[in-house]
Amino acid sequence: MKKIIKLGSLFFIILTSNITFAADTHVVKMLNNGELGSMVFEPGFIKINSGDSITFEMTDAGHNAVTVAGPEGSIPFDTKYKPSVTVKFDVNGLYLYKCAPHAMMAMAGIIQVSDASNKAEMAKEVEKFEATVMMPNVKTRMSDLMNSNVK
Ligand SMILES: [Cu+2]
Repeated sequence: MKKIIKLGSLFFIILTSNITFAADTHVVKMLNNGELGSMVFEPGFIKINSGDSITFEMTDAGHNAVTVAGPEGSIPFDTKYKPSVTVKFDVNGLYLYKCAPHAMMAMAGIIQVSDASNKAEMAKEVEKFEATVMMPNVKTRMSDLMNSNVK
């Protein structure tokens, strides 16, 4: 009888922990003007849990969100200028993505899925990306986001 009770409480713990870890859907807006300046994703940095999704909303027309780099084993995404696209993130680590037509204006963003295990590799990717940014005033937008958000 005791065994059954123990098994029952274990089952209860598993059930409730599943509720705690339910996946969320977050929103990232593509904007002509935002808090960080012109041609931005908002928020530019977002930390989510593994299994969560992000809906990329083309608030202003003419933007996309395309993977620049992600952790090993992750699948690249591309919103293809659709008004709203939801992408699920199952592989932990840092992702760098850009808006293809406005990348030279530093229209890019960073996603952290649970941990930052690929931080060293991502720092190199950010450096490579920033070498292609043509506007001096936003040249360090991505490395600034990394430095202030990724521990
Ligand atoms: Cu854009």
